[in-house]
Amino acid sequence: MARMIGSLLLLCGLQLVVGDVCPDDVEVDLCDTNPGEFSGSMGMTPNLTLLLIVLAFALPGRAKSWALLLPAVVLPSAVAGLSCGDVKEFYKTNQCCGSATKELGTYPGAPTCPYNFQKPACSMAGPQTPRDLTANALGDKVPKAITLTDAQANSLPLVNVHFHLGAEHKSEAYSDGTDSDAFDAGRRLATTGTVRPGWMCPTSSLNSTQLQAYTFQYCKGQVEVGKSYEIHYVHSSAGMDANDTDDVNADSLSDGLGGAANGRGLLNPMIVVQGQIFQIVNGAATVDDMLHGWTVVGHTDSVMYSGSTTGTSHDNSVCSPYAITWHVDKACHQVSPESFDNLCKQMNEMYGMDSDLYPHGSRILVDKQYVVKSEFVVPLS
Ligand SMILES: *[C@@H]1O[C@H](CO)[C@@H](O)[C@H](O)[C@H]1NC(C)=O
Ligand SMILES: *[C@@H]1O[C@H](CO)[C@@H](O)[C@H](O)[C@H]1NC(C)=O
Ligand SMILES: CC(=O)N[C@H]1CO[C@H](CO)[C@@H](O)[C@@H]1O
Repeated sequence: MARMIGSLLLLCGLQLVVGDVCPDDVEVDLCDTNPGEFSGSMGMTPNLTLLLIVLAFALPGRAKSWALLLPAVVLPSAVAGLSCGDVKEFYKTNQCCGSATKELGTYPGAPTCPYNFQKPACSMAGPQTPRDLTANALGDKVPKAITLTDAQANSLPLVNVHFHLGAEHKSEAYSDGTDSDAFDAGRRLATTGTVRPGWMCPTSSLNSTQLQAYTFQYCKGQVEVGKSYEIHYVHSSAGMDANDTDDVNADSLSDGLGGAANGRGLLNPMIVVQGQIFQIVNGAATVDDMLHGWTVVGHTDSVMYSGSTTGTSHDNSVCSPYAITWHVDKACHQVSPESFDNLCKQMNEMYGMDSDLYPHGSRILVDKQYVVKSEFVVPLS
């Protein structure tokens, strides 16, 4: 608090200093009401430094870091090409004259960005994921993006592997919605935690030995015996490659989807995600390498279709802006807890991954009007 008051005093002091050089009315010099009266503003630039330093200490948390970044943006060396005249022109063309408090949508000198990074409304977005993959599930959309094949997917480097609590997709094999219903109804059962669970493989045939709890050493958060997880193997043409002139993919995995969406500076990469569903069961099969693709346990009952990215930041009103090819295995695969923990161990020790050692929440199954028609969900080839 003391620092805040000190900062305010400094700001007031600054006002006086600036007042000596510039008119008190911000509009006078920008709007030609009195041309020639104030010819210079030599004092402005150095004291912008002072203002920014003061702001940096007066602002809370996140805003503070922005204020500290500002000098790089505002100081002369970083605004090469932007003159005072440009600022004046900007002020006038944005119809600021007479409306000094008007909020602006852009900064002076900022180039117009051709990309709109706002997530689209589902009513205008491309076909979405997860689609219901059970036998008679319907969809309304005809995809515009081409669905890549298995061979094409394998030519794209693996850039990320992560897993969701429960399956985001739904098939006959994984269709138990007990946990997701409870979560959506706001009833946090002992077994439902902070991330939204998806569809589960059945547990009715499992005995108490098979369901006994296991202490995971590497996987974090809600990774539990008896639960199912949809692992996503993300392949992208934006993936880094040790040697672009040979046909060996480097598979340099990292947390998150940044490498898939914008690796190597690409803005329109081709992305394929392979989804495979594992239920963690004591005494089930040992799978030595679950990390480097879905080839280990086989995926003979798989389909492919055109969709989007998933996750709980999208639903049936806010949709994903990415077009993604999906290859999804419709079977439930049982795997030992040791093998699943080894997946996390490999992610962490081989690639330094951390945030993806936690399960992600599952997006609510997308409404039929935002997914592809059933004739566009075809056997993987
Ligand atoms: C549970 O099922 C497993 C696999 O079928 C079996 O090996 C084990 O003996 C069973 N345990 C009990 C307590 O029934
Ligand atoms: C990259 O791959 C090409 C083709 O296999 C090979 O001739 C070249 O030596 C490799 N370069 C490096 C730096 O490994
Ligand atoms: C003209 C003027 O008073 N400039 C001052 C603005 O603030 C900086 C940082 O404290 C000073 O170094 C300048 O002398």
